[in-house]
Amino acid sequence: MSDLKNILNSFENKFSTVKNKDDLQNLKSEFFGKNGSISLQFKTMGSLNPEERKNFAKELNTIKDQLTSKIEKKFKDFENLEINQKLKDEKIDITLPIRSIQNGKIHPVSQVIDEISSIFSEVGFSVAEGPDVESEHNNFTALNTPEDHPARDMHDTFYLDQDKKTLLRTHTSPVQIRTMLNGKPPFKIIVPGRTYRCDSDQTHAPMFHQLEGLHIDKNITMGHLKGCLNYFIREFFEVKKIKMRFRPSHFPFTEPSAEVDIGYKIENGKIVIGEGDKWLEILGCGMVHPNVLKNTKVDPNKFQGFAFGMGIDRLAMLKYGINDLRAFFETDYRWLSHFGFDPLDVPTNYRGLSR
Ligand code: 2U9
Repeated sequence: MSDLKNILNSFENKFSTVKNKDDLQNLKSEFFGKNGSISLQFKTMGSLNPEERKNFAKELNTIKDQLTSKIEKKFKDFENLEINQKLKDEKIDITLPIRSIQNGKIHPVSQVIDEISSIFSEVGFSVAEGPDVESEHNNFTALNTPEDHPARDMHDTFYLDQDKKTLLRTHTSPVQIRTMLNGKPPFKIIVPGRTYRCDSDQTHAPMFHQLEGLHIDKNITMGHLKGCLNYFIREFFEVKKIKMRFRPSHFPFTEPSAEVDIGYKIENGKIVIGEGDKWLEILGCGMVHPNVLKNTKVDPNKFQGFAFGMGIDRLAMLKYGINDLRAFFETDYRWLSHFGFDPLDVPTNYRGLSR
């Protein structure tokens, strides 16, 4: 009898120090496990006479029930605590505005990059990208730009150090340099991206977007360049025929070089692209200069190619009737919900680019 009292006291003492489910499980094993204090008491019953056994069994069973129900209740308490803590941690703020994919819009610049990528991917170009911070070598020297060229001027270029060794790229052309240095011809890539020039007024932003293209292979001619650009402009403006002219120009990285104009007219106050007697400059292009090929370890006697470059912001304004460049970079949600595009309407040549 006194054994049972001791067991009861010991249980109560230990029970009062239990802090969590693990402690409780250990306590349960200590008293009800195979060699637990209560289990061992059941084993002693065989040595008692029938009368003593009856009384002992009654008392032992009462204690057993009392302790197991205490343990079970404590388990429940711990479980409830766990659930309440979880509910507290995972609280949902029902006052937050809904998040719907319909509310997000694709910026016209991103849309135009996707459209142009789709057009060029149809004829075998892949998309290449590179860093905004570039070396003076990749941005100018490798591109055959003379030391005294005005483009290198502090007034035009954001240099990042005193020695003018690093800068914010002034065009995406260094990506073509990287691609050519890291691979072997043929190359057939387009390069969209951010570019930077010290220039800011109504029609110029210090950060703007360009897309350039490069096709290097054996026997590439100016004819391929004209065919490629004619295809691109027709697809981009979604017209069957396009009036187009090449005007001689000069860039250090191409020879010969040209600027491309397309025909347009104004009808009922709206611009009609592709026909008419007015001309609109749209991009620059040319055959890659042999010095640029040499600088990128491409043999100019075996390989030739063409390159072109265009300003994406201006193309987006033209195609979607946006007349203020500054609004592009103001992150005005009302502007974006008006001029932006549905994220689920991914532009492809088959489904239509802009709809
Ligand atoms: C390599 C070789 C040649 C890229 C070219 C142009 C002509 C061009 C302007 C258009 C409007 C820049 O955004 S703009 O101001 N670009 O006229 N860009 S050819 O020629 C390259 C590029 C890389 C290796």
